[in-house]
Amino acid sequence: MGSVKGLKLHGMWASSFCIRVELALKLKGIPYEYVEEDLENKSQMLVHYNPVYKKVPVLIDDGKSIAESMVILEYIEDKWKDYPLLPEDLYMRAKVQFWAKFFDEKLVTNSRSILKYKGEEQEKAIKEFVENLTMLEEGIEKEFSGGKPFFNGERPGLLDLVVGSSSVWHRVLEDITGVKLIERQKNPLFYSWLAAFWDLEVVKDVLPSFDRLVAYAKHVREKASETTRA
Ligand SMILES: N[C@@H](CCC(=O)N[C@@H](CS)C(=O)NCC(=O)O)C(=O)O
Repeated sequence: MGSVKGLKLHGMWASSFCIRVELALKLKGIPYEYVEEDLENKSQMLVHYNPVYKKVPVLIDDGKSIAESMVILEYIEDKWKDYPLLPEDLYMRAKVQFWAKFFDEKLVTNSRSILKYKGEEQEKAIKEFVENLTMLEEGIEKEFSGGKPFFNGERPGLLDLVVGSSSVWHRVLEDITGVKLIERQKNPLFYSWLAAFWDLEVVKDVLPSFDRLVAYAKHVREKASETTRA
């Protein structure tokens, strides 16, 4: 399958922000060219296309760049109508956006702290992660009537992509800390959503392997402790 003329995604294999965009493009059946970035040695193209943040993902559509994963997802959703990722109902759309923002602001921040810190700071981040996860699960159960098998119903939508793209990272953090972050007994709904998500062929295709991610996470931790020591 060739790519849509000029459609390119600059990404990095371990980044959940990039994975959510890749999943959206694949679910909608939009062909694109993927450019892997080395974040320790960013390409001039990345700096050129995202001069403000210099981060991945960046989508280039016919020479025009779009940065920030949630902005990219909105662009993709508006431009390619097949396989809608958002509900039609405007209020439900707002709810999806609300919980996706909550996930990025709270759970992603907690995850990054769990990854980088040790000791008390890490314990605090774990506690906050678990509390925020429960809040997310309860909120979604109430507002989406415990959507099944996915967060917002029969098919995976934007919230599934946002949350699911981080799911291997959660398992890696459990491995690093030895603490269970997502438990079948404590978070049954969340657990079943993730199981349905992992079962999708497109997800198996795009999610990085656990072992590769563990090795990468160890590297990130090592670098973070060098920075703290310096
Ligand atoms: N808010 C951004 C976050 C993107 C982000 O944090 N990307 C990381 C990789 S996971 C990155 O490019 N980091 C490079 C850097 O910080 O220099 C989004 O949603 O796209």
